[in-house]
Amino acid sequence: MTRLTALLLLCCGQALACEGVSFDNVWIREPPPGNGPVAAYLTVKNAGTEMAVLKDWQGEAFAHVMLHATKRVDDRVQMLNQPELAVPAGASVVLAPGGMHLMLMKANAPVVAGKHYGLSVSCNGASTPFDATVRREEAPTP
Ligand SMILES: [Cu+2]
Repeated sequence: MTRLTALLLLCCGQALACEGVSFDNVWIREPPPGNGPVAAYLTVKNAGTEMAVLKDWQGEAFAHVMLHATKRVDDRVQMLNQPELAVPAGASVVLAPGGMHLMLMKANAPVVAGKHYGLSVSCNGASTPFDATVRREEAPTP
């Protein structure tokens, strides 16, 4: 490998770390009044050619963001913390009510319908921002 090739790989491998990954239909469910956890949902689409590994979710207005999977055991619902989300090349992963979701903890101000929030996630090591809108929804599910 020539020195030039090595430099190109270094530069562009990083820049392209999360190429082809998009965040669609990102929304936050308007929570009941109070400062409890708030759920957010989205679709992660990987149109790139390599596996996308997402972790370290963050929100500018929240102290802490977790990725949860939902598991039903008889009539109980458990939420399980997920250290990372892997989206294969060419695939999409849907975070939706009743399934996987983001759990936004300790908002710095009331979360009400119509507000917009900036969130971010580390995608193959590259910090990647995306936006979420708060919506009001009837009949909440976990
Ligand atoms: Cu949760």
